[in-house]
Amino acid sequence: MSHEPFQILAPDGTLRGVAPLEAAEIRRLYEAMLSARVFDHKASAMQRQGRLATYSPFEGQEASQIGAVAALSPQDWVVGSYRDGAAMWMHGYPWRNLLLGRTGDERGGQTPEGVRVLPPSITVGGHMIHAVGLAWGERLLGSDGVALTLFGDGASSEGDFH
Ligand SMILES: Cc1ncc(C[n+]2csc(CCOP(=O)(O)OP(=O)(O)O)c2C)c(N)n1
Repeated sequence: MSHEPFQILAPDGTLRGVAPLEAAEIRRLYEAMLSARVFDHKASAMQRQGRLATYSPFEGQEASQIGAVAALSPQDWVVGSYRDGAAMWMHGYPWRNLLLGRTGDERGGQTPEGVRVLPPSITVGGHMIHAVGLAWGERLLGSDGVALTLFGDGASSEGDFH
C-alpha cells in the first residue's frame, strides 16, 4: 500500500502533476486573501483604539476560509462565528456590516438581499445547528444546495456540536 503524501508543490516549488486551478483563479483567491488580511489588520487596530467593542482576528486562517468558500455556489449557505469574517465576506457579507456589528449597531446583522450568509454567531457553537437546519431545508426543497459552517476546536466541546 502506497503512503505517498498529497502534494501539489514540491519543497523546491516545482509543480507535481497538473495544477488544480488556473492562474487567473489563483490570482483571484490570493487577492481575496490579501483583502481579508488588510481588513483584519485594520479591524484589530480599530479595536485597540477603542473604536470597536471587540474583535476576534483571523490572521493565518485566510486560506482555509477563502478556499472553503471558493468551492461554494451562490445558492449555498455560510454560517460562521465571530472569527469567520473572511469566509462571510467571500460569500457576499459586506466588511461594513462586520464592522457595524462590532460597534453594537444592529444594522450590522442585516444581510443584503440574496446573500446566503447568517450574521456571525457570538455564542460558541450555537450556529452549527442553524447550518444543519438550512441544509435540511435545502434537501426538503429538492435543491442540491449545501451549508458550510465554521467553528473552533472549543466549539466542538459544546452539546450542539454533537
Ligand atoms: C456559549 C459560550 N460560552 C462561552 C463563550 C465565551 N467565549 C468566547 S470565545 C471562546 C473560546 C472559543 O474557542 P474556539 O471554539 O476554539 O474558537 P476560537 O475563538 O479559538 O476561534 C469562549 C469560551 C461564548 N462566547 N459562548
